[in-house]
Amino acid sequence: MAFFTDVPKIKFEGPDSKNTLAFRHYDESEIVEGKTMKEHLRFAVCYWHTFRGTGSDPFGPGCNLRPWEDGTDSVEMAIKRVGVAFEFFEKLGVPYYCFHDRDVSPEGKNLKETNANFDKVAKALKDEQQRTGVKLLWGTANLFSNPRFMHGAATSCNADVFAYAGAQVKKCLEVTKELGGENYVFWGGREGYSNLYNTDLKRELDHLAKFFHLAVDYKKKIGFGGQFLIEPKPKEPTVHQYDFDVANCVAFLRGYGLADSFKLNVETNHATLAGHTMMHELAYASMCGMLGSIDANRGDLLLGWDTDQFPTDYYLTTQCMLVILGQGGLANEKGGGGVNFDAKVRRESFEPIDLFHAHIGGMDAFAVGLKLAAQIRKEGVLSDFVKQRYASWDTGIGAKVEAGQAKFEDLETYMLEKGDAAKNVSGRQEMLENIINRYVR
Ligand code: XLS
Ligand code: NI
Ligand code: NI
Repeated sequence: MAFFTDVPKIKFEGPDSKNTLAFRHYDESEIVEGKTMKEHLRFAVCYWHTFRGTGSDPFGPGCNLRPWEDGTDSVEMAIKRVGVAFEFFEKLGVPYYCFHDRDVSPEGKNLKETNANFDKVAKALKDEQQRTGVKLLWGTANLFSNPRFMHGAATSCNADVFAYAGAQVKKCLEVTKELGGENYVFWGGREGYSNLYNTDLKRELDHLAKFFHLAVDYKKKIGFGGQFLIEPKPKEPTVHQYDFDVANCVAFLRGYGLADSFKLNVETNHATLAGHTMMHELAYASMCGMLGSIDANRGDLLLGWDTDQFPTDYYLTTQCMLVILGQGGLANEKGGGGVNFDAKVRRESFEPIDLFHAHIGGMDAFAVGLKLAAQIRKEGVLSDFVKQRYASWDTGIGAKVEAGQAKFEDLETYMLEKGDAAKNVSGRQEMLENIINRYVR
C-alpha cells in the first residue's frame, strides 16, 4: 500500500530547477574526490523525529497530520508504520535509516512481551530492508522515555534500573546485529544529574563505565561487527549530561580503558549547546581518530535548546565536509558512519509533504558542502596556509622539540645566542574568511 501517493521519486534536476520536490545539488552518482556523492554522504533518515514526532512541545500537544496512524501504539500499527517509513526512504533515495528500539516497536506489559514485540517488528524491518536495499546505519536503545529511567539508566541510583537497561541494550544489540546495523549508538539520555546535593558523582560515572564494558563484552560474545558510538551532549534533559562534549567523552573513554572500543557520533545542535562549533567538535574527534558518524541538524541562534532543525547553512555543511574529507570520509571496510538527519520539521510544518521538503533541503545543503569542501581542498587554500604557518616547526629548533631532542637547557642556549624570537606573522583570519567566500557564494 502506498502512503505518499502524490509524491514521485525525488530526482536530481540541477541547480536551476524550481521543483520543490527535486534535488538541485544532490546527484547521488556524481563523482567527487573519486567517490560518488552517495558513497561520501551515506545519508540516513531517523525514525524518531520523522515517524514518531508528533509536533508536541512544552506548550502544546502533538498536531502533526499523519494519515497512516490509527492512534494506537500497537504492534500492528508499528508494522504498518514500517511500510510507510520504507516508502519514504525509497522515494527520497536515502541508503540508510536509524532507530531507537522504542521508536519502531511498542513496550509490552513486561520485558518479555516488549522483546517479543521487538522481534515481530524487526522481522518486518528486515523484510523491507531486503525488498528495498535500504540499510540500517545504527540502532540504539531508548533508555530515557519510560518513567523507570527518571534517574537515568546506567547511572541510576536504582540498581534494578541499571539491570533493566542492560537487558534492554542486550536485546537491542541482538536486533541491530540481525538487521546488519553498521553501528550502535549510545546517547546519554538521562545519564547526568540535575543537582549535586543528591548525587554520588563518582559512583554514577563508575557505573556508566561498567555499563559500557558490559556492552563491549556482549558485542564480542555475539560477534557484532558494527562500531560502537557515543553521542556527546552537554545538557538537556539533565542540567549536566555526563557525555558533555567530544573532549570530555574522549577523556572518559581513555580514563576507563574504553577508547579502543568506541568512536563518536557528533551532533551539530549538541556541539552548539556545549558552546562549541560543529567544526570544533568534528576536528577534535577526528584528531583523536574517533570521528565515526554525524547527526546532521542545527540549533537556533535565538533559542537555547536542542531544536534539531534541518541543516540549510552552506558554511556549516562545508565546514563539516572539510573535516570529514580531511580524514578520508566516514566509511570504512566494515561499513562506517554516515550523515543522519537527527532533525525534525517545525510544529507549523505538520503535513507529510513537509518531511520531504525538510530532507531534500538537508541533503542538498550537504551536497553543496561536499562539493565546496572538495574544491577548497583541491586548490589547497587552507592547507597551504596552515602548512606555511607552522613552517618554523619543520626545521631547526622546532623540529628538535617535536622529535624530543631539546631540553629546557637547549632552549635556553639557543635563545641566549639568538637574543629574541623570530618575528611573528599575521594569522590573516579575515583574508581567509574572504577566501572561503570565493567558494561559498
Ligand atoms: C537527543 C539525541 C538522540 C540521539 C539518539 O538529543 O540527539 O536523538 O541521537 O538517541
Ligand atoms: Ni539531539
Ligand atoms: Ni542525535
